[in-house]
Amino acid sequence: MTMTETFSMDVKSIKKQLNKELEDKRYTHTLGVMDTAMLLASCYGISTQKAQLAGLLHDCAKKMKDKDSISLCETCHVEITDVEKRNTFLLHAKAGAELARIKYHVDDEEILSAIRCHTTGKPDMTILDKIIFIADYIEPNRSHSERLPYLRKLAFQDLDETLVQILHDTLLYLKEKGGEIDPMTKETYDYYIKERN
Ligand code: DGI
Ligand code: FE
Ligand code: FE
Repeated sequence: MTMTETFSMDVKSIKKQLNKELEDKRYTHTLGVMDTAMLLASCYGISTQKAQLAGLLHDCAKKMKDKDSISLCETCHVEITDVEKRNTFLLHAKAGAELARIKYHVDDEEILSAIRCHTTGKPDMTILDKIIFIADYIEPNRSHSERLPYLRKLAFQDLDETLVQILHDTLLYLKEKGGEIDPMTKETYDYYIKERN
């Protein structure tokens, strides 16, 4: 094992398991996030191996039943916020980090952190946190925003600016469709707007 290598179940076995567990579209998205995260990692000089595992596993809890993600978080003493109780799909991030640790034997805190905050972001993210958050939004199978071509290019030039742009679009989208905004999403946006100035 080299210094940068982290311990986990091997990539091939994780892929096999996820392919079985996730819907086809979700699995394709997962591979897109993995590839995009690895490219960004090499662009920004961090471990591509960590980016690969974090990308591959970021949505690993997506098929869990609400009651199962809730009890997994409870068992692991992970706090569930009121917003998460009302919008349980948000929980797949926190539950995903616990599942990655327990089921896929990921012991690397940086990888687990990136999985944990991939939906809302958080203030003061690591480069890997940012890369997974961004890769999730821009991976090639996505087609949800007209701004994707712009964001895909920006991601390889300025991570923080890309983060701000994505959070801005997400907050706007949630306002328009009347989705409840997780204070963490807004806090992350405010934090990185302030950082920029
Ligand atoms: O799991 P994915 O679909 O690949 O991506 P994701 O985990 O980033 O989830 C995307 C959804 O999360 C997207 O529809 C916007 C939503 N989201 C992000 N922040 C918030 C949020 N939804 C609510 N209700 N509140 C938030 O603050
Ligand atoms: Fe997700
Ligand atoms: Fe995703």
